[in-house]
Amino acid sequence: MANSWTNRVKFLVRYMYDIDNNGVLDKTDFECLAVKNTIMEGKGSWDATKYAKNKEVMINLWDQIAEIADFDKNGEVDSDEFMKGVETACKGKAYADLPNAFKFFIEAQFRTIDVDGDGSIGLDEFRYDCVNRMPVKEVTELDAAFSKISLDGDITLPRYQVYLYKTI
Ligand SMILES: [Ca+2]
Ligand SMILES: [Ca+2]
Ligand SMILES: [Ca+2]
Repeated sequence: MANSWTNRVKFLVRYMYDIDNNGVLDKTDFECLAVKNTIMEGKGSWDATKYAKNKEVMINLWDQIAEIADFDKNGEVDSDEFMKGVETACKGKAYADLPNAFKFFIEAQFRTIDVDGDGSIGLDEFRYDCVNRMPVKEVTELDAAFSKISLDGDITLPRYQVYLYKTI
């Protein structure tokens, strides 16, 4: 289990948070995520109100992550620090007891994947999100992953919360 826990956290850091791919998390990653999520939610359009909200959420998330995980206080969180920090803050807790910023982040991620805004992630939306995050060799890998996570062909927000939280 120790191994898969390590790999999951590394995956999360690399594909979800470290948007500029420099191997560490810092404030810039979260500023970029706020812009990215705003544009993705708006399917290319720009909404200054949504951006203000997204930015607040992301900066808040960064502040919390830095507080939890930037052990040497150098303004960056590497994957070892992140792992240690997330383990301390989240492991063994129910989803409802997670730090608020984590929950907001998960909900914001969900909205960027649910492109048509119908409140659930379908197979098409799932595939689209995955190929944007990572190299995929065979579409069957994605379809198999989707069938494991989804229920009746959909991933609803509560299901996504639980799934992503387990991934964390
Ligand atoms: Ca980075
Ligand atoms: Ca650090
Ligand atoms: Ca949808």
